Amino acid sequence: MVKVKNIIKKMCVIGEEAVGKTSLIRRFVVDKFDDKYIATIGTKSSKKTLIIKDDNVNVNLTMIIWDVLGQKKFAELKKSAFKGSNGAFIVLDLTRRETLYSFDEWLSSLFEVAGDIPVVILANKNDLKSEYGKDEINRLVKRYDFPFYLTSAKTGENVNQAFHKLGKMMIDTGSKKIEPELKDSKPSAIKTESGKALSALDVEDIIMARYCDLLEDTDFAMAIIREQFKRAGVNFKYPTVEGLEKVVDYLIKAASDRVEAARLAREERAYTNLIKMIGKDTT
Ligand SMILES: Nc1nc2c(ncn2[C@@H]2O[C@H](COP(=O)(O)OP(=O)(O)OP(=O)(O)O)[C@@H](O)[C@H]2O)c(=O)[nH]1
Ligand SMILES: [Mg+2]
Repeated sequence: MVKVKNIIKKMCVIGEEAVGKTSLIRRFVVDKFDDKYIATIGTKSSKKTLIIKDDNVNVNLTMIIWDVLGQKKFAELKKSAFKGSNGAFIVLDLTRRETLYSFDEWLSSLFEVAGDIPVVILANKNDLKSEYGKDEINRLVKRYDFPFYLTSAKTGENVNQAFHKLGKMMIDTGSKKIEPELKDSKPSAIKTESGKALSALDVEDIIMARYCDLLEDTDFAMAIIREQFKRAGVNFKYPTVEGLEKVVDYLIKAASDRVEAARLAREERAYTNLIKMIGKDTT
């Protein structure tokens, strides 16, 4: 008799901005595509269950898929998204060669937080004219022995295949996963190398990560964050001091019926202090 096993795994989708991470997830989860580009603010998770046949076991694999913003910086947000991941896609854009160059950086920041987890590389936008080919990707991939797929979120080419492949790899490596030691998994610490000033983007990143921590539900917190940035008219890619002050005010008000008053006041002070540090030397 065929046995049935239910397994839940977390994966994240990472890579430079506009390579097609959100589009690939959308194609896989709801089988749709949109030509419009809306940069992902923060992170967002979705879910899909696959049936994977493994010898005489049918595995119902529920994949919790984390879409992670591709913007540079935002180290704290990325760290909290990578934490506890069982696998990852690193996405490249076939129409932009420079998306190859940051590959090592993405990989090392992922492994540092999530350990040596299964990775599949997706070279996306294969429906368009490519700037580089399989050879170059092979050279990149060979060093690591990662499988790769040429995909298109637009036509759907290889999208299901790539998710199935990673799903199978996550099941197979299951218990063998090596967890790194997390030195400081809380995003609350203000970590600057002495002498290095905090930028408005650094502060925005820390505030977002702390707010997710505060509400203990990242998706819910991120939804509030997106809404309040919009309401304050602040573009998350180019925050200003005044913009952040306004956002913080809104974020604190939005949390007032969920977080105890004294804790919330402490949080607000911390955010305000962070904003005051923007551009100042920390020596
Ligand atoms: N032709 C084509 N366009 C694509 C493909 N995948 C994504 N796009 C387009 O590329 C742009 C960026 O796609 P997104 O999915 O938003 O990219 P992203 O990686 O999530 O970007 P960030 O959230 O900023 O990190 C959008 O205009 C998409 O419609 C594809 O396979 N083919
Ligand atoms: Mg996106």
